[in-house]
Amino acid sequence: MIWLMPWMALAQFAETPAFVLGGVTAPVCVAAGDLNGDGKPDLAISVRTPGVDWADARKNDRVDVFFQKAGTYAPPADKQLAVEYPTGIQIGDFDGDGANDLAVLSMDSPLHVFAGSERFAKDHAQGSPNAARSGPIACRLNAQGLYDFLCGPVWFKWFGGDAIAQGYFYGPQVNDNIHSQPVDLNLDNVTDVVLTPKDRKAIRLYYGPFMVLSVIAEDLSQYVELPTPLTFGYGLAFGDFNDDGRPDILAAASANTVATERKIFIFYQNAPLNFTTNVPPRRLEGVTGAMAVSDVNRDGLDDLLVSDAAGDGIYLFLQKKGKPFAASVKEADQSVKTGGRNAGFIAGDINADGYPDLIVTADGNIKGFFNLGKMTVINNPSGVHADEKQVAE
Ligand SMILES: [Ca+2]
Ligand SMILES: [Ca+2]
Ligand SMILES: [Ca+2]
Ligand SMILES: [Ca+2]
Repeated sequence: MIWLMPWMALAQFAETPAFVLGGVTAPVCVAAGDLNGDGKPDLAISVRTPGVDWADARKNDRVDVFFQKAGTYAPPADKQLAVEYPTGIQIGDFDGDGANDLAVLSMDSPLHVFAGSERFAKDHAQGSPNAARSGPIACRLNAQGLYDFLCGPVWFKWFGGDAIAQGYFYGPQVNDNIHSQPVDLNLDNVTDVVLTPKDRKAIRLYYGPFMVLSVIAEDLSQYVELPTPLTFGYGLAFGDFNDDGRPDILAAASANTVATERKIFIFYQNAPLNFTTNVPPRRLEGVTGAMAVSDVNRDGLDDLLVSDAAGDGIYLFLQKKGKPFAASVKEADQSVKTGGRNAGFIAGDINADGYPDLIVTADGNIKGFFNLGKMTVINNPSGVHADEKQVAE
């Protein structure tokens, strides 16, 4: 056992960034993955021209690619791909040739795929801008084509080259879906899709398989709608937060100024695998924002990261074996200061030690905070966790 004095704190992530890509013009989001075949994760950052909204002023919009060199990233960008009004970005081997590819969502012409085999030189673009407002999230929704991309209620299927088909997830009564995320909820090795409607007071579970590109809720073998007590607006996260092997659903309330309405709802899955529509969800009080689920300390239990929509900090909530999951922001294990409120972030291992690191988009910068591997005592100038207490080492 060790004593923690008031000026000390336990940290899972370093408080000082390992790298800062400074002065990136309006970075929107970031993806990490090997893009030059050296096995080291590179960064792809979608960049928008600040202060303008119209297409004729968007010629500087782009995706910047930074290859990892000497364990870090530094300007200038190694590649720049022109994409007007980019919103989301994903890296993955979408054509199965062993080289990673890039998928970018744009407000103007939704899906752009750049193949690694073509050295990202060709822009394979498709779609009408209608309704594709989030994503792209790369997944497999059935065996046809090379890869699938969820962009809000829009489903793109890439067949290679310029061949991209477009489908849609229709709402049950009104066509009001705006956001989607893939997850296998019922553990049958078939991807399911969770959609959220425009008013964001419900979570819609569309259970696969999806045989055709036009998905109609009424035609599915199983469809469930879960009401949420408050409107939510920072997307959803999935993970097993009560260690029973069944994936649960987290939804973050959209309110960020009213302190009492800042909360995250946790819908635990029942046995056998299903959700009960009339049981109020459990609450994690005092925080809301963009979420990510990752086992950051590699103990086999899912942990939660929440970017504070109202302040500067990415909160870490570690799941502890045999204990209920955190019910209040006061139980957070760490708050990593990022330098800006409502920071965007991804969790990914960029220094190849097996532990997921934080790559953060905030305040015109991209910052990388390395995972320390295990909880480590640090000096704590911010005063979080300032209570004197004894902890297990
Ligand atoms: Ca499934
Ligand atoms: Ca569970
Ligand atoms: Ca864990
Ligand atoms: Ca790492």
